[in-house]
Amino acid sequence: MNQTLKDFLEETRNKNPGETEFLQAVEEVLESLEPMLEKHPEYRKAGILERIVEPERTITFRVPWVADNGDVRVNRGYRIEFNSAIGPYKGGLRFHPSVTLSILKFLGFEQIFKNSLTTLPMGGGKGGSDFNPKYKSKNEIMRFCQSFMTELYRHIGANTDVPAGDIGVGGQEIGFLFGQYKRLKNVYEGVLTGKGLTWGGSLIRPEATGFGVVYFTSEMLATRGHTLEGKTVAVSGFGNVAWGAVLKVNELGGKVVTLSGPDGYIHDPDGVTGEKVDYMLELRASNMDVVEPYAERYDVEFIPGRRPWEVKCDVALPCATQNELDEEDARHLLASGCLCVCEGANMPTTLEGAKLFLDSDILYGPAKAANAGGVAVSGLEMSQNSMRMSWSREEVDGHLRRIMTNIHKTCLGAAERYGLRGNYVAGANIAGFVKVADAMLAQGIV
Ligand code: NDP
Ligand code: 2IT
Repeated sequence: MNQTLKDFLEETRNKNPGETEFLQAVEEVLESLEPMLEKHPEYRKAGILERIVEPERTITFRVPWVADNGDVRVNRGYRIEFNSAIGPYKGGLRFHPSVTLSILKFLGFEQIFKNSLTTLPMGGGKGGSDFNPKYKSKNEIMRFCQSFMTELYRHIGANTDVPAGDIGVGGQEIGFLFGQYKRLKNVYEGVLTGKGLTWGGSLIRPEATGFGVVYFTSEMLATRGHTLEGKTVAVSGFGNVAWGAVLKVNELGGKVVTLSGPDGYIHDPDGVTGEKVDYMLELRASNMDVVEPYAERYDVEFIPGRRPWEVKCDVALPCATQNELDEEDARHLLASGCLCVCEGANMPTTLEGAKLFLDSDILYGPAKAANAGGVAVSGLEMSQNSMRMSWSREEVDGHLRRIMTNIHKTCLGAAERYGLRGNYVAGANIAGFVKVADAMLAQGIV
């Protein structure tokens, strides 16, 4: 990194002390923008970097609610409205005890570039709470969601900011949030995506992130003359994204041999197929956040406290959470001859792990490109809501497929233009950035 970029990073560090995850995401993006910024001094001159790392608006609020036993509980709610240069703020809500401002800022920052890559008109945002859904009853989750929306509703809207799901927020939570929004505002509008099919949701939205990851993987493999047919695939996580990815890998003839949770991973050499895939939904809905019951039920090996990257595989799909694949894991994958790592989760690979992948010739698909299918179908849900129409499965899946193929092409093209052939990280960051930066230039210093 050149000195002026290093100075800028240092300044950003000083301005955002302790925000480890956010600073990690900024550093990764800056690293790859360098060759483009050298050719385009107009971006530095207009202060685009300084502006783009500063959220347009950060909202934090108290979320009080009453537990089933009568206890009063208080969580912290957040919404980061990061960038609206190319469209209304758009991005998920995460309910997880590990949620901090830093985590939501990293996610919101990534979302700016991801949304730009989809080609749809969506700005970047993210929100959530340190609420822990684990072991909570359905009524507790409902009361929490209602209290969360009782503050959030005044900041969002179908043309302002459109939240969706992320870790800990699925169809059930979106339902509770939507019900409360409608009641408070007395408008029926597409203010959230990931809605149920009978009340404004889109077909394929639940599957979209995982399907998109696998479409992107197929595109990457095709550049080397491979397909997923007959490939062994290691997947981490067992949630929404992992589920969609497993479905599509199976459809394309691959075999998924691992799933993971915070408790460890399961190794199923026969493949996660048939009713085992449906069982993933049960595991996720149980709110227990463990994967071990899969091993008991299907009599396969459970490896406690470890990650699946030690299992020999052709393709690795990290679909759980940030920084779940470190330098040592990356070494394992490279040594065992893995062909392709494609990120379903946001920032699952540490900076050190990513560096190893970039220095090798493994196919490495970064999250903001590879998992953009989820938010892309959210964008399509917004279009359907605006038109007051709903499209068929085939239609939505066709759009999703085209969008993922197009993102793949865009990444390769942008990397190639700056002499970084095959570097999807640089390609995604550059292409995602340029569109937003050009819109910011056009809109003046705001
Ligand atoms: P779900 O809530 O459906 O799934 C729960 C997942 O959370 C499990 O796979 C679990 O994996 C993970 N988890 C468990 N413990 C932790 C922890 N301590 N910290 C964080 N995560 C934990 O989540 P999703 O499948 O929706 O999200 C998985 C990843 O995909 C996230 O990185 C998310 O940002 C990303 N993503 C989601 C999209 C969506 O549309 N839902 C779109 C694009 C990206 P494990 O137990 O192995 O940690
Ligand atoms: O990280 C993500 O892209 C998501 N959680 C989905 C966001 C969305 O608005 O659908």
